[in-house]
Amino acid sequence: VESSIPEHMREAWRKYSPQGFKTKDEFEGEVVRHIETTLARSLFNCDELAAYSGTSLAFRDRLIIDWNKTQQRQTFADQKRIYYLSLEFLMGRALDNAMLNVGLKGVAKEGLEDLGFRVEDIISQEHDAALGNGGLGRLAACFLDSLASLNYPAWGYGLRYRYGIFKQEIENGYQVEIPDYWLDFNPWEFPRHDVTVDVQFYGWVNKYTDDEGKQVVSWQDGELVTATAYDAPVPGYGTPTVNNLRLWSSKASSGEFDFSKFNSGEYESAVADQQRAETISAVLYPNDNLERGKELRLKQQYFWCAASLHDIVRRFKKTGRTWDEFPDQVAIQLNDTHPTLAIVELQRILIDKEGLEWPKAWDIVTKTFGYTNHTVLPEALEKWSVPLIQNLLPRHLQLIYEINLYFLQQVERRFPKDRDLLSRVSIIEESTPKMVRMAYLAIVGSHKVNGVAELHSDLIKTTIFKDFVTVYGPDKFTNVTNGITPRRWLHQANPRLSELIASKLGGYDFLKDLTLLNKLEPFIDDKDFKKEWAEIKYANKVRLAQHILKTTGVSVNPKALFDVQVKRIHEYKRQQLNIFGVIHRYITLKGLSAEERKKVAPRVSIFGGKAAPGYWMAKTIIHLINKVGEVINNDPEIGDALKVIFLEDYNVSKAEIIVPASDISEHISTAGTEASGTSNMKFVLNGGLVIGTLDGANIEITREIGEQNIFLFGNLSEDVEDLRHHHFYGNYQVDSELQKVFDLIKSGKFGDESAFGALIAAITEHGDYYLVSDDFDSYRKTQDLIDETFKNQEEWVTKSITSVARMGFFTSDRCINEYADTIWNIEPLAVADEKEA
Ligand code: 8GP
Repeated sequence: VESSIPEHMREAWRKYSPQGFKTKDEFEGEVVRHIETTLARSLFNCDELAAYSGTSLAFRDRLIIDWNKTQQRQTFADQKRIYYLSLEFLMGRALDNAMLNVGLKGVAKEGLEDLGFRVEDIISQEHDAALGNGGLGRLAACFLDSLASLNYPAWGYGLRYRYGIFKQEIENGYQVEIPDYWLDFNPWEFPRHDVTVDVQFYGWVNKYTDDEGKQVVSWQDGELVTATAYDAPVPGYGTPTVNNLRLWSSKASSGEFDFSKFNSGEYESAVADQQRAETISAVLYPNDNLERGKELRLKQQYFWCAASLHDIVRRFKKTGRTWDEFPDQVAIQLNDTHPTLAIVELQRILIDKEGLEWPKAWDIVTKTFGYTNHTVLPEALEKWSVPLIQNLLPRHLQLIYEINLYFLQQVERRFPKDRDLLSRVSIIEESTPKMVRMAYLAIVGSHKVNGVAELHSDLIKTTIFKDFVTVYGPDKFTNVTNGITPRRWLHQANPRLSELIASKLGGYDFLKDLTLLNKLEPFIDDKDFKKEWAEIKYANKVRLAQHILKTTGVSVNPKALFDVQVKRIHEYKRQQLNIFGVIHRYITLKGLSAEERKKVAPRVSIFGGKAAPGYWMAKTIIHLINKVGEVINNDPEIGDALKVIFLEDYNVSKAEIIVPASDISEHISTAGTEASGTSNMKFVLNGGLVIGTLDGANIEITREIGEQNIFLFGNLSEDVEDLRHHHFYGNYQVDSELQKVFDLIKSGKFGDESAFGALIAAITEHGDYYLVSDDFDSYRKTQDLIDETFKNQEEWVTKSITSVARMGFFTSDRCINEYADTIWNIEPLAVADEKEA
């Protein structure tokens, strides 16, 4: 407050405060000014990258004006805010999104033409902000878009990694990882060198009674690392709301940089301290659905939680309210267990710093937090060893033990003498070493726990968190089925389809209320409409075919059926099932005469996705796909009948090209393993059909679009356990058609067969945990049915349109409204001057 300009001197500010460009001329003026002054370039030295930079800075200026107003409005309104804590935000590119959300893409397009550039070329200069692995990180990005579009007062908090997810290259069929240094020039962020927090690590806990006889607990010594805030504006669609994504960057605390060392010639060791601190926010851990328990990861988690909590508490304290009111002002959502230490940190602040009593503090904490679970895979459930936490965060470990004690005493009172139950729900696992079960801590410290699709939310209640349903009753657990933002995943990725829909619906309102898509149903028999629909899909396929040719050198026929599986490579997602199916198709084609082969529906099997660098089996799958592609794509007998493509470096901006171009996409995880999936929603929204298992959100997609519009196959989740048991104890035989595939691989057809031995042995010898063999037959038959259906284009397009018309439920707007109503208890902030999109 003391830094604000006195009321009587605000005239000049008001007069000169920038308004942002509105017209093409104003836009051009801004771009040229930025290129010539901010970037120190000229019209004799302006390439596409410089034009991109100038354009982005012009849009950033505009956004920051609205950002400032939004922040002021939110502060004055004094309403409850939601803070979304996520270690991953997979934002992708910002410029196109900013243009569309503020409704000025047309202005920018014309302005750039005047300046000698094409808007598409300028947009494609941008480096993806790839601060995430896969579904969990992209969900966070879709949520930010919806929160802003719906005018919720919301902040995202994360880490500003210097290196995002690695760039993938394929060399000789193998994945190679290249560091993704993305910060060379990032026009979208604002460093806030005045917003810093010192975060403490290591040290020891001093408990004593002070002069007034009060118990004092103080965490002493150790080392300090400074967190500096970097803010990125998050524009809503068709509204002046611009929310904030705050990412923390680490550096040695100035108090910590040892000048005596520096002066006494120990320059290197002083610099080493500096580098150690900077390492905390240096790199995103590249694992999806896997936790490895590394100390640096725990440091990242605490660093980010402590800085964010400090920031949130500081903002709250400015309101002058009492602590009781904290949960009426603040909701914090934990995106998986990664931010669970925030629970402990808030309890520490309230007890050690603010002097609240335990029960009161704990009541505030539990009312504040909500926890979202994103997986039931055991290898992804976080546990941290007690000695590790003891060393790094000694005070937090004490508090975790106290939280556990407080909780177990409650359980004991309600379920006296059930010692088994006590040990099953204990936050501390009595192993060697002892481990802290982070999911349990997150449940105990939150008022709501949610899964991300109906099946998944049921599964967490009946499997991994079963005992907590006994303890708390079922109401603490709820479901919020995931969603996607139709702005990026329809309007931005597929502008022609968006335009066609708008022409039938009389405008773009559907982008704000996706259920309006059902107004497309009356046009399902409209011949011209269907023709245009099919033409758009075809044009998108031509575009992808060009991308394939450019990046792989393989020419594919855009008339063929494009069959796409793009997502992280994981055994549970079963890319191996897909490639085995492709090999089987190849065997079948080779057995046909040239005449017969001509009658087969031609197909392009497209794969993409990264394997975690240490996940050997996933890397083997990538290798097999590439080797199979080499053989099939070069087999002159096969020609267009089958092509196999592995697209390098799958990321958000590539998804924007791939998703609109699919005829069929594959969502074929072993039933009960994929919590939700979100790309399934993106593909259907773009008029692609799906082959899938009864898993995750596939089930709800089926319910919405109708069983006749999706190709389902495979065993059900309730049968998985029995089947696994049977693999070990029954007389288990691998599917005979799958055996033919294995025989061909073993013959050396796709190169050194020993390279793929483990992949086959996992199925034939090690119990086929993911049920590839059990589902192979129905997978193949369903693929045959797809071939037949695709031959009837009329019917295919009908399915495509019908599906899109029924996808309204899967917008992330619906999802955010559900969180707001049932978990956060927050309201949107009224905005007076809603802009036209
Ligand atoms: C993913 C799920 O695998 C995916 O089904 C879901 O759509 C997505 O989250 C968004 O909810 N889960 C993870 O990425 C995940 O659990 N990652 C780390 C916690 C290990």
